[in-house]
Amino acid sequence: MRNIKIKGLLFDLDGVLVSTEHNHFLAWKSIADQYQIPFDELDNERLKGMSRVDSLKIILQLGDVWISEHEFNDLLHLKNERYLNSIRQLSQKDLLPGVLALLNQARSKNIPCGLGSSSKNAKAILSLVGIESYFDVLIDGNMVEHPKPHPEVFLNGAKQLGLSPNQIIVFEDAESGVKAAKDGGFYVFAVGNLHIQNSADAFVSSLLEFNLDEYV
Ligand code: B16
Ligand code: MG
Repeated sequence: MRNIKIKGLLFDLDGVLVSTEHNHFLAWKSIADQYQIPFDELDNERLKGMSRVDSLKIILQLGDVWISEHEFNDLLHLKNERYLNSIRQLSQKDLLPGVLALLNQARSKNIPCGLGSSSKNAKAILSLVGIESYFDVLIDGNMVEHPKPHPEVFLNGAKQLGLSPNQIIVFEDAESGVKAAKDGGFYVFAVGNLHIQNSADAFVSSLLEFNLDEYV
């Protein structure tokens, strides 16, 4: 991506800032196993960036399993309990490579940063890893009506930053998130996930490879 100039950055959380995607996978895997639903890391690609509710729907469809609304809600709760239990020890060392450097670089250049995550645990996670103060704007799964792949989460972020989508780079690790950002009119960098490198405008294997100087 050449010759574009931007005024703000929007970050996905799980898989871009923090290495929590595997924890999500293991928690879902434990639910799938309970119902003898075959579920592996490739199946999990479809879940990345999707809301908790949509993720469970996909898993149940994979196994052709039908359950009551009550059981569905119990499973959502159980998955979240297992997930939260697995990230209790999360700390700054779980930030993905290049995150702190880029947030500091953005701060020093007065480029505002926002979070655009599907997770309802986003605030708690940012605080566990100690980077809350870097974000001017936080949009998470509690604040949107339409989750990714709908662009709402990023459009709300842009609105709150006071910028238009074509003034912002979004960093994403999931197909659903790249679609959300592209449909919203943002520039999108795919981070670390080779499965989505062709859907985005550009690919970096980690944020260490992204040089903000080229875009401001
Ligand atoms: P929660 P992101 C997404 O976060 C995750 O990629 C996805 O795996 C998860 O199901 C979703 O958040 C909901 O998370 O259960 O914590 O509300 O990648 O959009 O930051
Ligand atoms: Mg993600």
